[in-house]
Amino acid sequence: MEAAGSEDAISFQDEAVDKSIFKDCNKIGFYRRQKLLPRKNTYRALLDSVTSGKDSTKFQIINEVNKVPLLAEVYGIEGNIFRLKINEMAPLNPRYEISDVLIQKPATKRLTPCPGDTGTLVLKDDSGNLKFHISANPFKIDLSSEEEPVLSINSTGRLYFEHLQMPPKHESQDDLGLWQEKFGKFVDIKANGPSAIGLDFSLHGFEHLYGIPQHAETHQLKNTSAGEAYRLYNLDVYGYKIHDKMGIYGCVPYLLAHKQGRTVGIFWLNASETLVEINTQPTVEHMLSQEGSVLAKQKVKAQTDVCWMSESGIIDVFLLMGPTPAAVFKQYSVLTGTQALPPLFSLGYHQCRWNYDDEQDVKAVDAGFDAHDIPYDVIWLDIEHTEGKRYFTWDKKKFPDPKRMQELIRSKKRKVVVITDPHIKVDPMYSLYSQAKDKGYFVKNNKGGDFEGVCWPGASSYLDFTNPKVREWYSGLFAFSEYQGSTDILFIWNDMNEPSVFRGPELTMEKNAIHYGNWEHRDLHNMYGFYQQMAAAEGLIQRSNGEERPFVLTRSFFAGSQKYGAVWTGDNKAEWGYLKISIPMLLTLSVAGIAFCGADVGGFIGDPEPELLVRWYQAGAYQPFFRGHATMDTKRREPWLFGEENTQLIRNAIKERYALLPYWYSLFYHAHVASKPVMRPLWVEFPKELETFDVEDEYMLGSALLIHPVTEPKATMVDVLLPGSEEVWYDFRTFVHWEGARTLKFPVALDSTPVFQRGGSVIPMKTAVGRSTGWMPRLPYELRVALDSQGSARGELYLDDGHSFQYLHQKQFLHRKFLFSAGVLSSSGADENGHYHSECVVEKVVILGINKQPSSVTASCPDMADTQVAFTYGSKTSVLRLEKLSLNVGVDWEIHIK
Ligand code: NBV
Repeated sequence: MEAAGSEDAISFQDEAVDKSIFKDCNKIGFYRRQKLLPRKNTYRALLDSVTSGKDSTKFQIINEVNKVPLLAEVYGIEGNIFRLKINEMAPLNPRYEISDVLIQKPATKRLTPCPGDTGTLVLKDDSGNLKFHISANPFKIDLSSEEEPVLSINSTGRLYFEHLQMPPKHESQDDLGLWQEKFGKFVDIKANGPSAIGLDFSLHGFEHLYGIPQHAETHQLKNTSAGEAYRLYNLDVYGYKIHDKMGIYGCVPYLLAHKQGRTVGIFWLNASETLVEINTQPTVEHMLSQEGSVLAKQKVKAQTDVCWMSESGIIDVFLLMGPTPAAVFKQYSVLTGTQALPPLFSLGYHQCRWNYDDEQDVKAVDAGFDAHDIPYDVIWLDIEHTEGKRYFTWDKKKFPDPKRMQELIRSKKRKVVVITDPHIKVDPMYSLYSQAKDKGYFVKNNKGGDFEGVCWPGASSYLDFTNPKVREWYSGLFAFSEYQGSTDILFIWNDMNEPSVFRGPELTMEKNAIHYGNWEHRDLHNMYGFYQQMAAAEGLIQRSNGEERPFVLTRSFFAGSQKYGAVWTGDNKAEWGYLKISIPMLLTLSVAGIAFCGADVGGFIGDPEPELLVRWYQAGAYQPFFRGHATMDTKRREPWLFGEENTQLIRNAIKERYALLPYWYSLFYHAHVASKPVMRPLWVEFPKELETFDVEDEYMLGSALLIHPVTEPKATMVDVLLPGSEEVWYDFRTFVHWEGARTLKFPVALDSTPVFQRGGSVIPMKTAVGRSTGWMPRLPYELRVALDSQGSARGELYLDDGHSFQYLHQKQFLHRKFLFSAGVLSSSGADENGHYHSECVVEKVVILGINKQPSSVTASCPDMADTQVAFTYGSKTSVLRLEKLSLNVGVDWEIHIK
C-alpha cells in the first residue's frame, strides 16, 4: 500500500520495522563521547563558593581537566522534593531551559547548612529528616532520610558537561560528532557544537525501577549493561518492535524506584534526545562460614545505578523522596500537573478506522452499533476526511454536509473526533498555510527559510507550536466561526506530532531546524507534540468560552501531557504479543502521570483472527482509553463482522465497560484531584509484597479491581496472583472468593476476562447500559460491596454533569462515600463542598461475604421513615442481594442488616 495522497510514496507494509532507519546507541555521537570517557570523577565542588539563599543553595563545581566552572543550585521544595540544577557559570550562548512543563514555580523551602566534616557541606530540610551531603573532592552528593542512605549522585563519576565553545578554526576529523554528525545520507551540522550533559544516580537498596515511557518493553525496567540504553527520542515507528528500548512516539523523562518501605522518583527535566542506562546489582547473600549447624551469611544490599545522558540543555533534576508510591505520584503532580478530568463520553468506547470513507459509511457504522445492540460513544475520522490532507477542511465529495452528519450523530447522543496533524500542506491557496506563512508561524530551516518536509499532503511546513503566538493562533482555529463544518460534538486527534517527517533523519525533523527564540529543534524535540496537544486542548476550551472540557488524543507526548488529554500507543500490530505488551506499556504511562492511555484495540496493522479481536476487546474494556482502530489495508472489523458468537462476546465486553463507568469516572476524578493512576501496577497497591514488584500480566483498576486479561491464544487456564495475606478476593462474576497471597490456576473460556474484586471495597456501577454514555445519566446504580476479613468495606462515587467545568468553578458535583461496617451500609458526603442535583437512585446493592442469613434489612434516610427492604441470601455463596431500592444517590442514607 502506498502513502495515500502523497507523491512521495512510502510503503507501509505489514513487515518488520526497518531498524536501519533508526539509530542504535552506538550511532549517537553524544552517547559515544560519554562512553569513551574514562570512569574517573574529574569534578570538584568549591565549597568556599557556597551561598545560601531563601530559595536555593549555590556553589561552583570545577572540571579539573578543562577548568570550566559550573554552577550548581540545590533547592528544597515543599512536599519532600529536591531539585538540582547544574549549568555553566558563563555559557558562550544561553542553554535551553524548559518552560511550560512545570505548572508553577515550585514552592521552595529553606535548606539549612549544618556542620559536617571538612570537605563536605551538609544541607538539612526543616524536618531534619532529609539530608543532602555534598562531598567536595571528588564531587558527590549523598541523600539520606533519617540517616538511611537513599541515593547518591555522581558516585560513579558520570557527571558530564560539554561546555559551549567557539567552532574550531580548522576542520579536523570529527568521528565523535562534535560539530557535525552523519547518519546515512543525513548530516547534522551543529551550530553550537557539542553540548551534551550527563549524570548518574545510585539508588541504595533498590532493584525495581519503572517509568521512562515510551518503549514497547516490560513494566519493570531492565538492566542495560549488556545492550542498548533506553532511548527517549520521539519517533514515528510504524509497527514498532516489541521488547526493544528504541524511542517511540513520546516520552516522559521520569523514573520511579521502589523497594519495601520506600518509593522514590527521578524527574530529569530535559527535552533533547536522552538515553538512560540502568545497572542493577541485586541483593546477594554470601556464605561466610559454617559454625556448627549455623550458617553465617552476609547480605550485600541491592543497588541500582542510573545514568541519564542528554544531547543539550542543562541538568535540571527533581528528586522525589516519596516515601510511598502515593507520595511520589503526588510529588510528580505538584510539578507537572494531574490528569485532566476527561469528559464522560471519552471513557466510553471509540470506533475508529483509517478511514471511515464518507458520510454514508459513518451513518452505516453508527447504525450498525444500534442494530447490534452495542454501546459506543464516538466515531472517528482519519486523514482522508479532509480536502487533500488539508486539516480543518472537509473532502466535499465524501462529506458534503459535515454539520448534517454531526447532527445525526448528536441525535444518537454520540460524538465525532477528527484528526489534525501538525504538518501543513505547502499550498498558497490553502488559507491555513498562507496565514501561517505570512505570520512566520512555521519552524525554520537553518538557512532562515520555512522548514519543508514531506508528509501526507506532500511538501509540508510544520507549525512552530513552541511559540506562544502560534499556539494562540492555532487554538483560535477551533472556533466554530473558523472551523467550517465543526460543531460542539467534534473533538480532536493529534497524530504525526513527533514530528513525523517522511524524508527526514529517522523520519523526523532535522535537529538544526530553528524554533521560536532561535532554539534548535535538538533542544526541544521531545516537546513538540506536547505543545500541539496543549494548543488544541486550549482551542477546544476557548471555542466553548471556557465552559466545556476538551478531548484531545495525542500520539506524541512529554512530561505533563496528562493535563491536555489522552495518549495512545501508536501503530501496534494485530498479534498476540502486542496485546500482551499493551499492559506493561500502559502501566508505565500510568505511573509516569499519563492516566488516560490506551492501545489500538484489535491491533492497527494486520487482520486479527476473531479470537484475538475478542480477547483484545475484553482487555481494552478494562484499559483507560478504549478505541478500536485499524489501518487502511485491513479488512473491515466492526464488532459484528465475525459471526453472532463473537459479536456477543464483544458486546458483552463493551457492556461491562459501560456498566462500570461510574467506577471509571470516580477513578479519573481521583487521578485528577489526588494524582493516583487509574490503571495501577500491583506494586503500587501492595508496596510491601515482593512478589508483586515484577507483575505485568495483571494490574489493579483503582484499588478495588484486579484484572488479568487473557493474552494467549486458546487459553484454558491463567495463573492469577491474588496478593496480600490479609486480603480476600471475589470473582467479579461468580462471587466465589479466595484468601490472598496465592496464585490461582483460574480456568478461562472465551467469554470473559478474569476480574476480581478486593474485599473491603464498594464499587459503584449502573444496573443497565445505554447506547452511549449520553443515554445513561438517569439509569440507576448498583453497589457491589465486597467485605474484607473484618466484615467491612468502603468506596466512593464521583458524579457531575460529565462535560463542563462547573464541577470546578461552581462546585457542581457529588462526591459520596460508602461505608459498610458492623452490618450497616451508609452513604454520606465525601466532599461537602460539592452540590449537584441528581434524580438518580441506588436501586440494587449486592453484598459479598456476608456469612449469615439476615433476619431483617431496613433502609433509612432523612425524610423517610425506616422501610423494610426485600432481600435474597445465598448461603452457599454468602451473597446478600437487595433489590428494588430507591435511595437517592445524593442524600445520606443507611441500610441496616440484622
Ligand atoms: O492518519 C493515519 C494513521 C493513523 O490511522 C494512525 O493511528 C497513526 O498512528 N497515522 C498513524 C499515519 C499513518 C501511519 C501509517
